[in-house]
Amino acid sequence: MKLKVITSNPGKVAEYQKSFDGLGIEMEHLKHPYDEVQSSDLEEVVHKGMDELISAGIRNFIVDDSGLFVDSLKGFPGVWSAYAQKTIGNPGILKLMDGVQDRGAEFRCCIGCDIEGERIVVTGVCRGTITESESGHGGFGFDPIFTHDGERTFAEIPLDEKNSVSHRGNAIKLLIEEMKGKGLV
Ligand code: ITT
Repeated sequence: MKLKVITSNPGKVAEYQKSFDGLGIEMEHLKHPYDEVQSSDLEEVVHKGMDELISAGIRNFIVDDSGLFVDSLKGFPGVWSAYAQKTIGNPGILKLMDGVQDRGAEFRCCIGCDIEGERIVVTGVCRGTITESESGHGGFGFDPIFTHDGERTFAEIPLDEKNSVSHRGNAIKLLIEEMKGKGLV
């Protein structure tokens, strides 16, 4: 079976490919823009995106809406993560946190999967902290400023390890459980 990963972000596709290796599901990257409604709720963005793609005749796909929620910034950049990454970037987030003691943050990832006419929507979370400076060259987005273990950023650990602890990895585990429950894998 093949699932299309509908995203502009090749880094996400690599993470899905790695996680679904061995389950007999092949991931295919499809860049098909869909409207990411402005909402404070990742799941709402995913449901609306799925409705739009299904109306356009696309089936058997994954969409993924994620964000970084920083405690001391009252959840910013959160649902504005893509915009924040494009504008102020990681240096801008670090600047906002200059001198801030509470560096707690979490990544959240909501996955919507359309598979054989079924809709599965799951959310995974990963708690950690924002580092004092950027570190590492792997991963993408906020990975160089987020650490789950207080030692290495997500940009410094192998993809397998990121998947085993990350928001997306946790969401993928829930997705696979639901797929198994429905007899789809
Ligand atoms: P699509 O919407 O096209 O899938 P995107 O990269 O814009 O791609 P999101 O809106 O889900 O994806 O992500 C919001 C921002 O959060 C974006 O800048 C991502 O790079 C970043 N982000 C998402 N997941 C991340 C992860 O696992 N590690 C680091 N940054 C991440």
